[in-house]
Amino acid sequence: KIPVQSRELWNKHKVRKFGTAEEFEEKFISHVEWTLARSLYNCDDLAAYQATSQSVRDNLVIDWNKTQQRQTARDGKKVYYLSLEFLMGRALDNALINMRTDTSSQDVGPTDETLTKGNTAREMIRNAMKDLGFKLEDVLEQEPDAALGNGGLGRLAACFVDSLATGNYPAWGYGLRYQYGIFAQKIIDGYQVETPDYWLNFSNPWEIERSEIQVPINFYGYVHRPESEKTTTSPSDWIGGERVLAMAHDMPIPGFKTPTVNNLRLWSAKPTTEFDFSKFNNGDYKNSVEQQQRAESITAVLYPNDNFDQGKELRLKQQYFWCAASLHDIVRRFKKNKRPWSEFPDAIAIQLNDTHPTLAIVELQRVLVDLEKLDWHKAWDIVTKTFAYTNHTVMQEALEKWPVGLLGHLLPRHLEIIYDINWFFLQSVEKKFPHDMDLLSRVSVIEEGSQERYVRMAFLAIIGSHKVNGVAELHSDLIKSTIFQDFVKVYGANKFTNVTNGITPRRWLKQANPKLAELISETINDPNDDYLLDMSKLTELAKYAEDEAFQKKWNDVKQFNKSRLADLIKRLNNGVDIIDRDHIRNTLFDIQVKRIHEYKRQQLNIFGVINRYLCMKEMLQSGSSIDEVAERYPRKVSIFGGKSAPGYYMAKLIIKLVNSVAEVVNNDAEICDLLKVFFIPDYNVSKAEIITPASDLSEHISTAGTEASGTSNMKFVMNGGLIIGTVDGANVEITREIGEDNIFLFGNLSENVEELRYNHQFQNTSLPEALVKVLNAVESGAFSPQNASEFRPLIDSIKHQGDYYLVSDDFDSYVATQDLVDQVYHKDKKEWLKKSILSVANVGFFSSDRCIEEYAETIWNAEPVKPE
Ligand code: RUG
Repeated sequence: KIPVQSRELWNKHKVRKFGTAEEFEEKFISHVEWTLARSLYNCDDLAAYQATSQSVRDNLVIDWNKTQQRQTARDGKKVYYLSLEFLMGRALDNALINMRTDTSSQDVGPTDETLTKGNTAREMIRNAMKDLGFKLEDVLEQEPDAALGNGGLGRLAACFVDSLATGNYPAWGYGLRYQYGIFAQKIIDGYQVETPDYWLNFSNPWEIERSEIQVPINFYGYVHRPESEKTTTSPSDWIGGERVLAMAHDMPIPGFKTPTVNNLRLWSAKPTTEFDFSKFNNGDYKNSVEQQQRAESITAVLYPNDNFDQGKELRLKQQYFWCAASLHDIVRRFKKNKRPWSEFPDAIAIQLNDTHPTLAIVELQRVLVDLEKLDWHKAWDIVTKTFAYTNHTVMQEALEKWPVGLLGHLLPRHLEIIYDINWFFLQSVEKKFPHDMDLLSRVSVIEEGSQERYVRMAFLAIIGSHKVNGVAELHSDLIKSTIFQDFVKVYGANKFTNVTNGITPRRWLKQANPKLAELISETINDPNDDYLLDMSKLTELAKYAEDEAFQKKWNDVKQFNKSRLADLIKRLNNGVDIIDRDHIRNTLFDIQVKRIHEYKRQQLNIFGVINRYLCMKEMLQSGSSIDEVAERYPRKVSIFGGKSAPGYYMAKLIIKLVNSVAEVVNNDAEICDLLKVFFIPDYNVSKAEIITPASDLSEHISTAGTEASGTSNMKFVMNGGLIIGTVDGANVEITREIGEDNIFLFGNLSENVEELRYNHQFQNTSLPEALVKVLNAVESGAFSPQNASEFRPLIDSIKHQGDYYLVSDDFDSYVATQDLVDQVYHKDKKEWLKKSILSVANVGFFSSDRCIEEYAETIWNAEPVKPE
């Protein structure tokens, strides 16, 4: 109970948001002077970024506090999204866009009343900053990306927290606060070189350190069980051997046009103080420091693998550290309400983003059985009703498994619990399918190998969850017919479902492509950008698909965005402009940006580029004029970007090949700038915001059945780019939504992959003629004169090692489809623009708001908590 007098005082001095430009300016200056201890005379762009962020954050914190109070008071079901990766990118511009402008009630920040008509909060701040002597764009550039993820999986989590807040769901994200995010990529002599990404170099205005929230986390040690207790399913004491502290850092996550501000809680590891003291008192100063570093190493660095399980002990430590800290936090909050344990699943839904947080299942069972003394089966019922698991891959090398010895050493009690979970599960299988020993060994959580035994994390996640979902229809069907086939038999098909991925249109349309957003809102007569919340409004655009005046405006926006990208490329190319600006309107920008991976087949793309180059040269050699060549192979820039895992030899070789081809092609005067190739170094979220709006064509060309969904395909379509793609992942549903006339599909289907692979292994398959020429050119050293055999492994994988990714099977179809692309782009611009407009008109399905609604309805059973 708070005394009336205190309450009155609190009210009298209530903190207030800035709502006008003037109030913002006052805040800004006070942050420069007080928070940063600087002045007008030494306030540079970085300080201006810090002060602007602090000022905007002040507004968010007020809403953040109210949101937490409102959500606690309404006591609805809370959703926790556990993800080891959150690839957030920059926060300031996003916060400015999301800042609400739709209400005139008191203390809401900038409102329609305080803004001039048609102006947004962002515009208000841009003008205020100009008055203060700064340019908003330059200030925004100061912010380092929060790059706490590898690729699609981490960016999906970032889009989801945006949509959760926008949809007013009481939802928190839980992750790790890595000191080093994904490495920065440098390209030196054509090779990828990794350098550390110390993103916390300057203090991070977007995090609120909660030094009062510290959770002790144990590792190693042994299990103590009272003599009288015979079975492992009875409560046990785990005596940990090493203890570290998990400290919370909160990032406010603002929703769009709503006062809901949710929380992303990231944990960092700290040594315990008892630890230091005991060592210190024994005079072992050096060791006490080592112990400190050992603790801090847990959250020092993000593992830089995408779709690959490396199986390192420190990674398992990260996983348990994060799961245990998050669960402790969730349970602590639940216990405040003094509700019975049986109501835990009514109060809480926990979504596991991939198998990385699977230990949370085991940890909750441990908390309930060992600490809260619940009966094993009652506890297990609570656990399975609480968790749901999202699978993101069918590829074997990406499915996590941990050696039993390693897991048992680090987490002895958890291994016992895993054994017991498995024991009860196998008993239930045996009951349903008596004497089927093969089935039992196939579904067992423990994989019995000749040497090592492993814990299969995906199986544990399935057994411990009430729902399992894939991330696109094709992928969700595939998991049921391949890797989880036996579990469909055991549980029935209803446990498995699909939620097709999505992306947030706030960042990927409004923020990344302001010109297109403006054209859209003007055309569909939606000055308040409500379409960003209801993307079905975009279908209005279809009316104008063939309207010439509109097509011109649409094309002008694209050309503007292409120039913006050309500027970036020039800057990254040490000031050398490889793109002929006079012809930019009829230069096709063909882009493939994503992690470099053999299954994503950047090698198919670059072989296609080489083929084009060789054909151009052949025409010239056989006497064609350059105009004739241009007629057949019109202007094109092939743009690549993406990181390879540091230890992934083949992916690194693909990067080198792209750069080597660029070197030759870009310097060949004979082809007169008709073809250019560029590899954008250090592809990240903020670069994607420049690259995505500039594509005419983007490539999503994975071997059928390997890309679970892909999300950059959605981003490109949302920005009016067309797609060349295989029948894989979400490409299938993109085709369904935008129409098959508006996408360039090619290649073999997933149902044929197995047979094609078999043929490569056991039959004599011949390679397509055009591909043979390409491989011969590479082999002859045409792109590596100093070392002709440099790219031999890439060639061997196709010629002599079974062509696992089926490059040769799809090559001709790829080249023919690229020809079709050229024809439409260069010979029928109107048709091209019509396709582009119709694609955007029908892209609404891929908003992450739709995904979140599907998760809430079909998996979490959670409702929004709407502000009054
Ligand atoms: O490779 C998948 C993408 O296809 C998908 O779009 C994304 C989000 O669902 O997740 C990616 N992914 C899968 N990242 N890691 C994995 C396996 O751990």
